[in-house]
Amino acid sequence: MNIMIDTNYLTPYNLASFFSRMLIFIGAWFFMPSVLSAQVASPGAQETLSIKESDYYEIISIPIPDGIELEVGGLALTPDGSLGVATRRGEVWLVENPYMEGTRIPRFVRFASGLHEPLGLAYHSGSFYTSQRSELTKLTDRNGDRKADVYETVVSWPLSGNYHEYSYGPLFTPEGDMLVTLNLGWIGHGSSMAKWRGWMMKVTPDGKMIPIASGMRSPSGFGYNAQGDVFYGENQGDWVGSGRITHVEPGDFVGNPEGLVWSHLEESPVKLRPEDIPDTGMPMSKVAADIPGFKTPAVWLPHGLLGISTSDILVDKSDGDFGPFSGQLFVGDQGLSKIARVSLEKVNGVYQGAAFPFIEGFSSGILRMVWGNDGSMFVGMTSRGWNSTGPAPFGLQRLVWTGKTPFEIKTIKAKPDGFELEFTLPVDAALAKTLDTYKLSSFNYKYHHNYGSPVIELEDLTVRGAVVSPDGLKVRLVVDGLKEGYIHEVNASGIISKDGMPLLHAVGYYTLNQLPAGEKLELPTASAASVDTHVGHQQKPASSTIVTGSMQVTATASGSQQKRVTTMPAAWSKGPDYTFSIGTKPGLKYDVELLEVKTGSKVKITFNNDDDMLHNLVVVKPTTAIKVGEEALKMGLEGSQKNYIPASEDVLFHTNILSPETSESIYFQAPTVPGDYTYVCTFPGHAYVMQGILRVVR
Ligand SMILES: [Cu+2]
Repeated sequence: MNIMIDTNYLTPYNLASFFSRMLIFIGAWFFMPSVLSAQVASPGAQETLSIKESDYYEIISIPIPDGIELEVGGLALTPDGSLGVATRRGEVWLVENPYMEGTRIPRFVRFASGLHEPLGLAYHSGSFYTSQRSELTKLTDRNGDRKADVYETVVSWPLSGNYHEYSYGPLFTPEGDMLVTLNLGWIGHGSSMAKWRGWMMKVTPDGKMIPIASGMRSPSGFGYNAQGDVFYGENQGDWVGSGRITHVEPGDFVGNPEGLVWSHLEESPVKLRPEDIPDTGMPMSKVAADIPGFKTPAVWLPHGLLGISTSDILVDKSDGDFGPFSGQLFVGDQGLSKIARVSLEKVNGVYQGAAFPFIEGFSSGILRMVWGNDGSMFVGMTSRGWNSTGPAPFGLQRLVWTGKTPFEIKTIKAKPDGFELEFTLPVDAALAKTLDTYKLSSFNYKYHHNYGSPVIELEDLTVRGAVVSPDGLKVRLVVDGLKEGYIHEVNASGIISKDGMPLLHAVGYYTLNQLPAGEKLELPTASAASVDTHVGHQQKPASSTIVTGSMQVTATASGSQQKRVTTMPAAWSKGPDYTFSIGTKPGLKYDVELLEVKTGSKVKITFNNDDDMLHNLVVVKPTTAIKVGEEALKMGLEGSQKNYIPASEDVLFHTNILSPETSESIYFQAPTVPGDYTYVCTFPGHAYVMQGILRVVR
């Protein structure tokens, strides 16, 4: 890192700001924690300013009575102010007074029961509507006793019986129709074993079902943007390199070809056939360019950074009651118990935009978000089947803006020669015009039948100019090397506000589908000084492009063993002393949770990933599993390339990240010091629960 600054700007105030900037810069390069500390210069005194997400948005837990397993599948507000909650246990609850006004505790009334894993809820014209696994159901309370007395099937659809055939929705259209999405089944890969699995469907009030779009894998959340266009969220998996949101229009194919087995049917608006989709591992944008009707994501949510399992989409219609992000989208994440924020724009008729961290620290895995009638957001959670960083098995919380404006990058917009960053508060102009304040890179993911993707084609970009608007709210960056169809990381961690505040989150990820036409910025002479500061900036050569592939084996602290040995050492003429085979079981668990070996013995462990998501197996020193897991989470864009193996002495031996239905064997000599060593999965979010003990005894 090489930071230069035009000394003309080094007033005493700015000098202090500059050093505070350095602190932040060093502490928060790739991963932005939710708490930042900064030294703020004030006349005659040095004050430590600590900013955290909770200064701006408060997470309030809604108490759930004992005995109610509120595994939230759907949320919907009713006109009387109650919150309807559908649960995966098959119930619909009415939560009265969910705002906990006064000292009153919310009251839970069971409205409906006996449903089959409802994963959506809507309230429309006096009735609730929910998607059960096999049907869209209308629930009506005719006699006003707060209990549904009529359960009506609006339409039903076939199931193969596979556990992964979740059904989501409905989302009402302005015309009164309903949109639902149907998850693919899972048989070691996604599969459409029943009609219209992997599709978005429209259901008319009289129960006619019309296919809208295909290519979905696990479309658990969908909603409108401010313009009333429909977006859906996708989860990393086969053909899906990372989480993302995609604009859906009738006739679209959005990426996973399994559902195309039904496109030959007359009523299909999608004409592509499975064999039209090449399996090359090229970036999705490059493949889609040659295939009419193939819609690429509006915004990617980089895996492990902005989430690991995209869930609901909610547009900010609060008109300022929820803070400065009116018109933007909030996108939930189940595995990391957090919410990202998305600013969209349309360029050449195509949606694109930037995703930012927004808030984390919810109690369980976020599946649903809905607005309360006071501009606060209800967040419904469940983590059964998929662990989440929020440790509770389920939960219901409310997110309330405190009224304070967080200092954030509000939007990023594409320009013909760079980006325009808009901030929520005026920036310190001297820092904002300094080129080394910014770090930009571009990258992509593989589009292929495999599960997920490492980050590919990661490349640093050169910032040539930074021009601050007179009001200090915008910075226009001139950047070399922008690439259509790629994700651009924009890190502005050097920026501070005019009042000396660091950014609450300093990074955004812009998906550049289209480079806009228009005037390029003539860098004014005044900013030549900034340009000059760029001399000596150590731009990495083109060879910094990181090629995907396996982690290099590295020596352990002792230097005597390598951490990943996948062929039996030649010296083991009699073979291993111990041979273990470990698989997985539901709920993010290894199917063997205790191994016992003698000190110094020869051990072979085969890890079979028979699960439906990515895992690894990492042997670590006693009591360090969570620490290593959290270090893996902080690896940023490098994580996926390095198999989420942090460079840590606590890591003793490991496999690589394994796709579903693959396996890897590792060979090592057991530690010479007895103890309970841990084997842990360091894939983001898994380390908290996916652990076993390697007991080493004399
Ligand atoms: Cu795992």
